[in-house]
This record gives sequence, C-alpha cells and structure tokens, in this order.
Amino acid sequence: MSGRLIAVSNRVAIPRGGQAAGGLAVGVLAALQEYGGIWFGWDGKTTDSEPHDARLQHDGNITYATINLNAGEFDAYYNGFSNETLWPLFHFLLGFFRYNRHNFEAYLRVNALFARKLVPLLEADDILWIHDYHLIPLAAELRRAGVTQPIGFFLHVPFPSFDVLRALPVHEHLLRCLCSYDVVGFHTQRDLRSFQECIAQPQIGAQILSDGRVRAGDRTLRADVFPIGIEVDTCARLAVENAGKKPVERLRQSLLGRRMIMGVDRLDYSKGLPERFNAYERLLEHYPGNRGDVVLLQIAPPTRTGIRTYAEIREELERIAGHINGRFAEIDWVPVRYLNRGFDRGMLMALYREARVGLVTPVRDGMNLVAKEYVAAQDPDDPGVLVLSTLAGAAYELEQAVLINPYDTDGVAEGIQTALEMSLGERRERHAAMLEVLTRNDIQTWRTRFVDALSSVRGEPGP
Ligand code: ADQ
Repeated sequence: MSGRLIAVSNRVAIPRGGQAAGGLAVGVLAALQEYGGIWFGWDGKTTDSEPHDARLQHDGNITYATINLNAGEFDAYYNGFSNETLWPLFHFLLGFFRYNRHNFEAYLRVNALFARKLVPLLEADDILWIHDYHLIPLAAELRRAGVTQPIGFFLHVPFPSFDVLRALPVHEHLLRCLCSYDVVGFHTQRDLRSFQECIAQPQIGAQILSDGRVRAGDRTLRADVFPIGIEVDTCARLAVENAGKKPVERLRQSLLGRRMIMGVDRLDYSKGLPERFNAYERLLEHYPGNRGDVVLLQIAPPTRTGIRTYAEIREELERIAGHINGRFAEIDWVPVRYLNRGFDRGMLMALYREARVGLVTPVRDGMNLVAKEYVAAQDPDDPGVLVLSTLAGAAYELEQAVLINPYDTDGVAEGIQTALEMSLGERRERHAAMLEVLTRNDIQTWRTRFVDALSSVRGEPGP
C-alpha cells in the first residue's frame, strides 16, 4: 500500500498510558502504526455552538484528528438514531426499537459534518476505512464532496435479515448509502448473506455477480467476511504478568478454592445479562451441589447512560442479583458478585485466567471479543471452559465451546454444569482447538485482509 490509511469511527480512542482499550481500538491503532495515517472522529465533547474544525494531535506516524459535536445534534444522532434505532434493529431486538424522523435527519447531518471536516485532511493516494453503524452514510457524503479514493466500511454489529431491516422506514436510503463503498465487511457469513438479501431487493436492484462482488448502479463493490480477531499472545502474556497483582491475589483468597464463573460485558440488553442471571439461578436450583461451591463474578460497566433503557436494564440486573443472593447466600458465601465498573485490560486478562467457566451469553452479538479473550487468557495446562451463545458471531469460529441458546434457561444451566464437570483432558483438547483458530485468525489477519481488499480497489498489491 503506497498511501496513508485514514480510519474513521464515531469516537477516537487516543491511547493513554500506552495501553489501548478494546478490540476495535487495538486493531485500528496497529493498522495505523503500520501504514501511517489519520484516525478521525468525535473527541467525546459536546458544544452549544458550531463544532470546531478537526484538531490534530501527532504521535509518531499517526495523527489523531478530532471534532466536537453540537449537544442537541449529538443526542439525536448518537443516543437517538444510532443507539435507539440502529442498535436494536441490527441486533434483531425490535422490542427496543424506536424511530423518529428528527433523529434520522440529525444522523444524516452529523455524517455530512464528518465528511466536511474530513475532506480538507485527505490526500490523493489515501485509502479510507470507516467503522460501524454510526457512519453508514459517510461514503455517500464523501463521494458527493468529490472524494474518489477507495473507501471501505466495516460493520462491527450483526446485519439483520430483510424482514427485520424493513421495519426501519428509511432502510432503502441506508442500503443505497452502503453501495457508495468499495468494500463492505462483516464478521460472519450470516451477516454477509443478510446484506446480499437486502440489496438484491427489487427497490435497490443490486446484482450479486458470480465472483461474489456486487453491482449497484454504476459502481461495483466487494462485500465479504472479515471476522475480527484478538492479539492472542498479548492477552496470554497480560494474564500471566498480572496473575500476582494484589486484586487477583485477594480474589483468589476470597474464593477459598470455590470455582468461579465469570461474565464481562458492557451493560447492554444485547448481552443477555438478565437471561444469564436467571440461568445461574436455575443452576443453583437444579444442581444444588453447586451451592456454596461456585461464585458468579459479573463485571458490567454502564454504557450509553443517556438512554433510559440502559438505566432500566441496570435496575433489573441489580434486582435479580439481589434476589439470587437473598435466596441462596449463606453466612460465608455470596453466590453473585456483581461489579458495575471497568477494569484495566491486564487485570481483566488475569481475572479471566482465574475463572473455571467463561460465560458469554448475548442474545445477539456481531462477534464478541470477550469470548476470544477468555480463551486466549487461559492456562493451557489447566484451562477453563467457555460457555458461548450460538447467537454471537464468535460461535462460528469457536465451535469447541459449550454452545448454548441464551433464551433456554435450562439449557444454559446445563451448559454451565457440563463446563463445571468437564474432565481436564477434554478441557485441554477443546482449549487447544480454539486457541488454534484464534491464532490463525488474529487481529493482524483481520486488519491486513481488510486493508489488502481496499488497496486492491486501486489495483495495488496488498500490504
Ligand atoms: P462490544 O459490544 O463492545 O463490541 P465486545 O466484542 O465483547 O463487545 O468487546 C468489548 C471489549 O471491551 C473487549 O475487548 C473487552 O475486553 C472490553 N471490556 C468489556 N468490559 C470491560 C470491563 N469491564 N473493563 C475493561 N474492558 C472491558 C462491538 C460489537 C461486538 C464486536 C466488537 C468488535 O458489539 O460484537 O465483537 O464491537 O468488532
């Protein structure tokens, strides 16, 4: 690749203290470090007046270019259309789906603003990589402003089937916007098939060519599967390095040899947290031998606090956790430890390693990096067992997990019991198979394949 990489996401995660946060940030940063370029997006601040032009912060070969947003526009674009409309829709959760035209118009205006502030920073041989559902119309806005460079889009969440998508009054507009990209990437075949089904509808009229590319009007784009991976060795190293830290020691001492079941999620209704707590209660009911012998550690920092549904789910979880503890706790044992906060990444990896069971039960998830991190952080000689929802993208790769349907309370309880009883030999076998998959498709493979696909739009060989 000869030019710079321009990554765009709703929010720019400028690394502080040398450690980037989650998977997306790690992947984007590593790609930028390799090719040099710009990370463009919102700086996390709102204003009551006109947003300023992009502020540039240079760090080696990376420039962080950030803008602020008008407070009212932000609320309608981010809390409103992005997270009360697209997020539930794309997760097949129509019960949470809300739509209003005002929010959609703000979404379009903010995308147009992103384009206006980004265009002056672009050079002729740049390639652009746009991330996630907040920015679907960005390529169309950039094309309107005369941008001809290759533009790719990666969707981090699932893509719904047409019957779900058409609940959105403006679905045709969004589908046409997606056709302005050169490369559109998804986590799984399932998402790709849904996308193909949607754009092949007569009102959009795109054609799927025999080589899988998509012909839409006078443009041809490549739609493909790029499952996101993790930094496997780094997760394993951090787990070992942090194993002796005080909080981990204290956790170990407090467990008194009890087995720990662990969940780590943003506090979001798509993560199936009430369903998970209910299944844990069912485990204690149906397999009473676990009482006094297992502990569920659930880490779930609040997100999207500007949206009422998120406050409601928090209250619901506190209620269920209180109910389980009230029902089963003993003087020297509390069944649920529920922590509403984030953890340093290294500490998180060490905590994963302490857990006999990693419980990942989203009711729908694009990929779910926690499932992958949990596997990577295990001790290969004595690994824990992943219990994983079939409705997470990760289930397409991690076939050796104990796979469950999160809506089946009895089935999840059985899955946890299977994990708790699994022999060392079987645990090792399953872990080794999953680690092999994770190593083959790590975060570097993900970004290299995507940038490669984008570079080839220009006829250049990949990196
Ligand atoms: P998320 O919905 O945020 O991501 P996930 O894939 O699990 O979900 O990624 C969360 C990341 O945040 C992980 O790297 C995890 O370690 C970290 N994290 C979570 N809780 C934490 C805590 N309490 N403290 C510290 N770190 C924490 C979206 C999509 C997913 C998709 C990813 C990447 O919803 O389906 O896998 O993007 O594409």
